Amino acid sequence: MAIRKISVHRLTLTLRVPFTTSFGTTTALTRPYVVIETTDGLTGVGEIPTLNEPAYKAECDGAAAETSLTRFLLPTIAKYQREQGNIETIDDLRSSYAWIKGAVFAKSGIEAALWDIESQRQQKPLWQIWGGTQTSFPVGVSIGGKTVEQVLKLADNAAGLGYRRFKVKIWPGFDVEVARALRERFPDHLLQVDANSAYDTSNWQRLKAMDDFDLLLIEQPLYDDDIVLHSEISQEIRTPICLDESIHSLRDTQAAVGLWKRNDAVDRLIINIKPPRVSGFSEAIDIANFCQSEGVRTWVGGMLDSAWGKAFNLHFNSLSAVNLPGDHFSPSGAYFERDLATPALSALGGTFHLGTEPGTGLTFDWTAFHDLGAQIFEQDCS
Ligand code: OSB
Ligand code: MG
Repeated sequence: MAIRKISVHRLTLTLRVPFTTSFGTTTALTRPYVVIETTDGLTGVGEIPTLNEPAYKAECDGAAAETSLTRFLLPTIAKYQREQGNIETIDDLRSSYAWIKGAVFAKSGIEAALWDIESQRQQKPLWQIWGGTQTSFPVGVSIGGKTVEQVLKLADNAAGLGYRRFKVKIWPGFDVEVARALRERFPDHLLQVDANSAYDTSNWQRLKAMDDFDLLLIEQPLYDDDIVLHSEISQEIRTPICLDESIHSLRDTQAAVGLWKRNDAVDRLIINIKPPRVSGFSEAIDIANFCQSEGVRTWVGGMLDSAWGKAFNLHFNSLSAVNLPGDHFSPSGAYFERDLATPALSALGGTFHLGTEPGTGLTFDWTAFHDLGAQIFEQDCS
């Protein structure tokens, strides 16, 4: 077995409800998708859940599609197969492009496509291949609204759908008020806030007021590339700090855990594991297991992924090392006007159940795939 061909496609998915974060409002997402075909006739698809602009992380759609994938990653895979041998396993794949720095989102999409193939070959669900054990777990929603009224409306809707864990987007000037309003309306829900690096050393002190609302965590208040300053402010605030943007690898996670341990505060560190932000599921599994061994809590974050991407993340959530509810569902019911897989994912009563069908358990919608975008590059790997 070997990789025969890899193609890159670019699709545009339209959100049913705009999503607002500290860096702006998103209404549609143009993204790269990777399709791998193997010599034994299998096809796998991986989503690359970048945003259109480098506002969350530097690696946006164009960086992944035009630079990382087409100029470096795919030619490297083809060259590896010509010179070093066939890529048959995820480890082979990772070795082939290990020399390429960064490009974590782009790499994760290639890895996801090969995991898709691996699960078809083994005829097992992804969660079994990844050693997961939890087949039912609570899931949450991420609320990105522009006004307190919008946020409360989305929260009411999500509560009606049965979700009991809400994350809300905040930024300087839209923080204490929205957290207070949510806590008053939902005294018993699990509540957490996400700043997407909107604060700096001059204004993070505003967040001390968050200690009054019994929040589970404050996600990425400071700079997207910082771990050290986050560990310092974590000594001055009772609510745990959760890292999202600053974690790209197991090594980043080890650095963070080392700093919080030095301050005797590991119970105030939480890691948001987004598999695509750490180059894929293999690295994500290592991070989850390391965190569990250190007593650091983790959960699975999302990137407004399509149902295909969400399904991979839901399977990953089966690991016993993942112990808090993740961002898997939209507070308004469904994220996109048209999605990429069927049947629609649902979590009645806020609990998701994984099945025993092979792969993601979903059927990839090739008609939607072709209607929503087009191929932009093809690499022959034979
Ligand atoms: O920081 O978690 C984030 C969406 C885009 C970029 C960054 C983030 C988010 C979310 C979406 O919060 C959550 C989801 O996909 O359900
Ligand atoms: Mg986040």
